[in-house]
Amino acid sequence: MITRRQFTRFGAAAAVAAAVQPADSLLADWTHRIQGSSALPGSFGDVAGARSLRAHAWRHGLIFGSAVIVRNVEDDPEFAELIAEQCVIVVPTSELKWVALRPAPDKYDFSRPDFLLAFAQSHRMLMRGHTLCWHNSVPEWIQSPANRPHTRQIFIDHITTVCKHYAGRLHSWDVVNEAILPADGQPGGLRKSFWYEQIGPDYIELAFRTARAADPHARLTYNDYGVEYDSEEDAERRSLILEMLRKLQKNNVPLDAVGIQSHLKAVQHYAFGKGLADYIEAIRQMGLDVYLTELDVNEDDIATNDPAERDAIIARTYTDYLRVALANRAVKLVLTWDLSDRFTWLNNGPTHHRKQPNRPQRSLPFDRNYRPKQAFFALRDSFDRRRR
Ligand code: 9MR
Repeated sequence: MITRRQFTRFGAAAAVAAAVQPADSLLADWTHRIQGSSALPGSFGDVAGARSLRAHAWRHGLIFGSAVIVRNVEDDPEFAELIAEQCVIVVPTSELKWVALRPAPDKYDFSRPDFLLAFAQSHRMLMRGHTLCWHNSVPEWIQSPANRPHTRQIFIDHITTVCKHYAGRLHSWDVVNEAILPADGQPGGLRKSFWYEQIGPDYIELAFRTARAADPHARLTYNDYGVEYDSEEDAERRSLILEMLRKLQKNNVPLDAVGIQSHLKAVQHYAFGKGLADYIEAIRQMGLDVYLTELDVNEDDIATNDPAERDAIIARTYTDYLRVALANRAVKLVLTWDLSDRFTWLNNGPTHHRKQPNRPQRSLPFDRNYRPKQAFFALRDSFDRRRR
């Protein structure tokens, strides 16, 4: 195992502090460099020579980044340094969700995401937004009987205010998150979420149109899970999502990309294969980009407790998945859902309860002390294998 200090000494130089730059030009810069030129730029400091995931990704036409809990970037300089060294893009894990942004009907609290955007810009990184609409983040005040009749207007006002606040400064938005749940028995497999029930199935289209009107620059994304495996369940979800996307396109709803969350399992009966490849290709043929938005590996079900053996299994899971996913040029962006095991949601709930309470998960490229693990090398080598 190499130490974090050895890693930084050999690898990445300190991030280049830069004057705050309008995101439009930052985005154009990256986009141009990634799409247009084979020469690696000098102006991004460490990118050309570094042992950073962002450097390896970039050489192969990919933007790499991570989700972060903003407080960790604020409080922990070593972690902030790791993020600046490894990422081209960051996304706040929860700080842009309704519950965090809207403590009261008349209040928007942008302080934490604003901090992250300033951090990103000072390191010439991009930021994306997550998420304008999710069934799992609905403030209690909006569900009160008094507010219910106004849900549609509150929804429009929220999306407009939040998108305008960041207009021109974000790479992309997860506009609608996890709208499909066949078990709910609704037409089109739509989830019976608060938004669905109060506004109707058109809430999806309304969200995208409102977001585009408020920020014409951000790439608008539909983001969902449960599409990665060659299982019947995932096959059904894939076809329902594609059906929904086709309907949106037919109605000229503004849509630029589809997020595949990529929460993987280290022990899983099903493989990554034709189902995933065909899904990505179908999205490409619709003229949309594909983003791997929340990549990580849940290792709850690995039998052995030996860290090295577990790390090898986790690394193999990343490799097997990325071999299929990165084969298609439509995939433009890869984000892990946090970068260090210290902060993974798979250890800390509330959306996951660890099956092995005494065995913290080793799910991410960097361990609790920010040292790269086998998963780091699996990602790096998967990026390197991608043809330019
Ligand atoms: O990782 C996130 C965790 O810190 C939050 O407590 C939780 C609830 O806001 O959401 C987690 O992120 C979820 C993401 O927003 C959507 N896809 C599933 C992620 C893991 O639950």
